Amino acid sequence: MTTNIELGTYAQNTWCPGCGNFGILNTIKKVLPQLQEDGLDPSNVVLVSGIGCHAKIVDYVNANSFYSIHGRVPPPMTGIKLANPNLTVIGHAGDGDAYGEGIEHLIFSAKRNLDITFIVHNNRVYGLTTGQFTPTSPPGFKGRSTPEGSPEEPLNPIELMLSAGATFVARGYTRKMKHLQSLIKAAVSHKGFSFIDVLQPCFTFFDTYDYYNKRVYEFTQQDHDVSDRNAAFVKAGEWAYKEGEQIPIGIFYQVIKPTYEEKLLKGRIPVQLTPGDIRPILEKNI
Ligand SMILES: Cc1ncc(C[n+]2csc(CCOP(=O)(O)OP(=O)(O)O)c2C)c(N)n1
Ligand code: SF4
Ligand SMILES: [Mg+2]
Repeated sequence: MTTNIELGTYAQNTWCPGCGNFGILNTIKKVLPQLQEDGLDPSNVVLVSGIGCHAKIVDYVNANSFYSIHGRVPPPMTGIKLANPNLTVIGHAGDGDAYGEGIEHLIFSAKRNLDITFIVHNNRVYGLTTGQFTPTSPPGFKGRSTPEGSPEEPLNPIELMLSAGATFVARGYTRKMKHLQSLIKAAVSHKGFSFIDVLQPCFTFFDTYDYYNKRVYEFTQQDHDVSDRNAAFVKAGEWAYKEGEQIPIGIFYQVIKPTYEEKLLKGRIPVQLTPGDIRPILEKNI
């Protein structure tokens, strides 16, 4: 029997006023108790983050957590899930982190279909390092490393994840918090690799609120068959940074397939810990 969790922490929040990360933090704090009501044990939740402004979210949520390395959110998530498949593992990565330095880790964890949830705080800029372009910055983006404007076309993360084999692919927006709640709940409840690209404006280095507010629209399963991968690609292609386009948010794709841990572990649980057990294990391995 578990009691309702107190999710705040004593850490001082250092995000800039107006940062889109607050929308994701507040959504996570709403969703975890809702999932608890549905039977999730909060002591079985582990949050994993990379390095960047987004990563501080693990300081602000009172849950088990692991602060990893820039670009390397999927490897510790993989290790945690394989060591104890009963855990609910939720990753928070930045767009620089997930689609730049760590892109190969993201692709392979989607391909494996581990039962984990991966949330990208996609502000389309390197926030923590003060405003350089990332793989999702728009063409012509002027930042510290591209003063004359980026000459590159951006990646489409939804198309990337559909190609890589993710079994749940969604996009949300931090100003649509109720919608984001439903996406995160559905992603955590999905059995398999769940991916959510969250449009998260960086108020300081790339203020995109106005751009998104004018273009973002929600689609539902009434308008879109989530089991149709080709239809998902078509919907993902609706936004390609051209004039007059709208930006669809919702679940693009969802199918059930056997997970990596089911196929690899076949019901075995490699590590079973109770509080206090960790010290002898560490001492044995020193
Ligand atoms: C291995 C490694 N590479 C690079 C860096 C430098 N670094 C720290 S944060 C960051 C960019 C963060 O951008 P993003 O992942 O988009 O996160 P945001 O700050 O925008 O949330 C970089 C390049 C680092 N700390 N470690
Ligand atoms: S730099 Fe941007 S992403 Fe980082 S805390 Fe400030 S507004 Fe948020
Ligand atoms: Mg970023």
